[in-house]
Amino acid sequence: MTDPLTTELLDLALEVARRAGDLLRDGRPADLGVAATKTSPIDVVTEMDIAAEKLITDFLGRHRPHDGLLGEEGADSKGSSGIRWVIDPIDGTVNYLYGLPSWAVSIAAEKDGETVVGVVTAPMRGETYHAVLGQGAHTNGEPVRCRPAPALEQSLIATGFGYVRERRVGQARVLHELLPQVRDIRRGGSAAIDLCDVACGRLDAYYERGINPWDYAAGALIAREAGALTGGRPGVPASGELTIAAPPGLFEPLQRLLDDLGAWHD
Ligand code: LIP
Repeated sequence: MTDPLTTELLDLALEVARRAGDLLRDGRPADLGVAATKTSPIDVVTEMDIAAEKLITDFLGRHRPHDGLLGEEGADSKGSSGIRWVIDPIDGTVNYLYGLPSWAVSIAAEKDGETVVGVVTAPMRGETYHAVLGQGAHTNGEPVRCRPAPALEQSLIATGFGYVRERRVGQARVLHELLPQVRDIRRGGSAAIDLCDVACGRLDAYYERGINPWDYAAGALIAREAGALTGGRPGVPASGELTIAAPPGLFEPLQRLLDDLGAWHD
């Protein structure tokens, strides 16, 4: 049974994700450019990332002024309610900048440090994914489940790459070893969408080194509620060191292989 608090958190996340998604889809300037860079010249921020995060934080601040906030574009407050919102206003910023469709708004709510609500909306797909802890995963309100685990050599695996050269060298090394051992690799450009595609059974697995909490908080809950396991190195939770999502039976051999390949370090 969903309690009133998680119902409120979900309703707020769904509404503000919808509003931000509409702004981003309908308000994208034809001449959209780079407003700033972060860790490297290819780690970009647009005016729309900033505008969407402001829309989201203003909305949540009006409705739940005592909650904490953590956002990719600078929102960072502790709050006093025990609830913290973890926000990626555009996951897949480079795709959004180039006009490619694979980008999403990702919003998670943590209660005392545990993610209890996750919402990812992908406006160009017309899909919104959500989960409440213990209540299953949904796409546009319909329940979804991961694909049954295939053998590793039959698995379709998504990954992504960082923005700093040294990290990309290590990621390419891992990919070089992994690719001959699996069905194929996909690199879509949005961790949140990749995690939701695992939940929907459109991918068998996802892994990446170097993503941030705002990239994976919502999508990882959605994947878990769809039946996937998530984690990093053996015995380590998913983190920036390494994030893996896959159904049981595939998660374990993939985790062992990625650990042996050193996917957790540069
Ligand atoms: C993106 C991640 C993606 C990763 C990209 C980038 P952003 O997040 O979702 O998985 O491969 O390099 O970090 O920066 O678009 O919010």
